[in-house]
Amino acid sequence: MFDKILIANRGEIALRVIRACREMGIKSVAVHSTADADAMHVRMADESVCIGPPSGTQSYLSIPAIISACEITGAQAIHPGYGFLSENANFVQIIEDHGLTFIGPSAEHIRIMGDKITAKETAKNLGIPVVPGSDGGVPDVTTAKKVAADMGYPVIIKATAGGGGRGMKVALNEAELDIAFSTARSEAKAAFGNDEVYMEKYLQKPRHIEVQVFGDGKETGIHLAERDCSLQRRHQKVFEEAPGPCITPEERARIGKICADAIGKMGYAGAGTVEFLYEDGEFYFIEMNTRLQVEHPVTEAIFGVDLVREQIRVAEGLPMSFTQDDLEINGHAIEVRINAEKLPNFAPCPGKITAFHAPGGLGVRMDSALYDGYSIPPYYDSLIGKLIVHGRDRTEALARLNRALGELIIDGIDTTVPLFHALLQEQDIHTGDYGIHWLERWLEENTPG
Ligand code: MV4
Repeated sequence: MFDKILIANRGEIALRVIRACREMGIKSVAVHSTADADAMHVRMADESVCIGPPSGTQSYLSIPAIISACEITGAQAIHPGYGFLSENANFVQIIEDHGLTFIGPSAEHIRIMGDKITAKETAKNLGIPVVPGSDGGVPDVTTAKKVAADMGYPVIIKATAGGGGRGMKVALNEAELDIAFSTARSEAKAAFGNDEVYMEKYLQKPRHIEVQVFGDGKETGIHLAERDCSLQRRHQKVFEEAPGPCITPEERARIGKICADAIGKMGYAGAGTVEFLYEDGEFYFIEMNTRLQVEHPVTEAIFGVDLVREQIRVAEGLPMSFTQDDLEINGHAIEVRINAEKLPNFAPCPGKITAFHAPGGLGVRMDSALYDGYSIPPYYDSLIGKLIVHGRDRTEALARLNRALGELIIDGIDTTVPLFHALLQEQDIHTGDYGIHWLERWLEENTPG
């Protein structure tokens, strides 16, 4: 059993991990930059170590500083949270070389899923339905034209090293392909230092459906249904829900079992998310994330499980505390992401919180590292809180979201809260009738000027 875990992260996710540790009787170590000396995760942890200056590259991304913090405090394991080093295979390798434990999957599984071509190939071999496309990388535009002619337009060109929407280009016809191909290539080179690209059939009006999976690192894989994360702006999710409002119990059982079996066959350890585009009743694998995700609380709400606790158990070599048959969906959950951003342009808006009140009551969870008088530093991601509501059904969850948003007070800075009040006025949000392009279009139509 671990007796001390270091959390290589900050903000609400660091608190999330500290809370799980405390419930399990495990001591927690926070690391922080000089800009975060007064941050909530430092206050809440049992111990803390300053690991560098404000810049993320020199602190939360500094592998030597984090390993040193483990050695100094005697922490035996590292939880990476999300972002930062959470999907860095090299980090996992170094942790293991120091006789420490990474709370997450193996370096090899992270590496496989980090390369989007290998990820797709692996998924396909494991029986997961994938988007039709090129077999592997597309070396030149002549090959690209052949591939496109075979599968038909429109097509999308993606960076092998990409993910999360960076370095993607759509071509609606052959005339657009030359420019799309060369732009995708040069953007991939600039963003990732790797200009390899691949091609897929472009799906025009899909939803983003992701399946939460969990493996014990041996042969057991389970699934915890799906989340619909279609409401995004510039590839940033803003509103997520579980279960997916358009997914039938039969579809859920089918895709869930496919993913769970794949995770078992891989011998995958810990939490993962299998991302799909969903259109006309079909699932198409696009990527797998090998970390705990921001939106994991909606899954926790409908299943009543603690995913961080399970991650820690599996990292200790223990089995998960539930089986597939133990898992049953209870009601509906919705999360909204509260960012320190000024509408309508979503400009980052760091600054001092002059008043803070978190909503409460039945079915309400607020995960945030804010406190009254806290100054949000300008160096990091603008996510400052997540409001998660749970109801017996989707209608109740939406009513509870409206009620909880009304109780929330964050004064002193601008946030994305007004966006959610406005979204709750929309019929499509109440019927669940939205896809991946819904929000961008709504913002265009509802932005003054
Ligand atoms: C696609 C697609 C349409 N067809 N792939 C964007 C992020 C990355 N994870 C995959 N993305 C997409 N891949 C095919 N073959 C459309 C998108 C996409 C998208 C996906 C999920 C959520 C929001 C999105 C917004 C724009 C484009």
